[in-house]
Amino acid sequence: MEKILIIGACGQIGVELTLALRKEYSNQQVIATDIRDEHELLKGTGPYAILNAMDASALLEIIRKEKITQVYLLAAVLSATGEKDPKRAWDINMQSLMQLLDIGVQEKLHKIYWPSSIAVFGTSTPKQNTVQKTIIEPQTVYGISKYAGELWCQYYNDRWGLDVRSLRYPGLISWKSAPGGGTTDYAIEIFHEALRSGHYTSFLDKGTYLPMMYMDDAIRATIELMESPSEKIKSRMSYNVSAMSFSPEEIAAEIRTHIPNFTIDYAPDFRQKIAEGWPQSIDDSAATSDWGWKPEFDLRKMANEMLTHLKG
Ligand code: AKB
Repeated sequence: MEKILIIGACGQIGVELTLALRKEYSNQQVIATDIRDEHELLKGTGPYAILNAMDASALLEIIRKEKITQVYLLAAVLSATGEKDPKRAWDINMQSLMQLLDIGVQEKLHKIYWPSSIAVFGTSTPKQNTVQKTIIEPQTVYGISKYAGELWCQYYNDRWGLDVRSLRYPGLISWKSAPGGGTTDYAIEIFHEALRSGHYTSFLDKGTYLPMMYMDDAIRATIELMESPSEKIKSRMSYNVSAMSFSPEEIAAEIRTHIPNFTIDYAPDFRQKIAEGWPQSIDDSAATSDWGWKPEFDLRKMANEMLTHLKG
């Protein structure tokens, strides 16, 4: 019987992934952990423990005690927060991964999931329909840590046969749990502000296209990747996955079809430079051909879901 540990279960991906895995398996088979107090939406849905992703001995203890077979490591410092304290971002992102990879080999874990990001790409990468294997020279500490992590995942698979799987998420858009310090967070803030005040000042400029995905698609991609037979996982670096691509004025125009008086203006800050280093759209054909990935949400469908749920 599989027993799953989620590290970073109270974050933007963690909350929804924990709930989805508890549906797929059973509540007792999925142990949620985070350094924070339990998220409201997780309360009463299954086991919860406080765990610092940097604490290797606490991690080993819980893996042994709960007879864990799979770990999802979601704790990370994202792009915008990472630039404020690069050394701290590097330490957290790398140490949490490296100790898990070692424990994975030692404890013979069946599978590990570790998310990467479109942040691995930099200004030297072709911007349109960016393929999985291309020029990769990340410019943020977050991107550097994700690319180094991808290489380490591949190394542990190659050298010790550890079954580590990974996706390069685009910007993720969700209403259940808040995002934490990313450059793509504007695409969530805009919905909250549209409903609250009817106006949004975007920290990314007009014409800044970025690849994005609705959380339901991201959760399904993650679970489909993890449940695919091992022989279908041909990349042990990380898979590109994609769903939609838009600019601030395009998402604003979509919101205006629901809230006609909604207005937007632009005050780009340090995150503009980060966004300009990333691709505008992603080619995910490797994920499609290897394990059958197909997105379900485009801009229209996603905006409709966001506004319906946030209105309550
Ligand atoms: C960020 O903006 O840092 C993240 C990401 C694209 O990985 N949402």
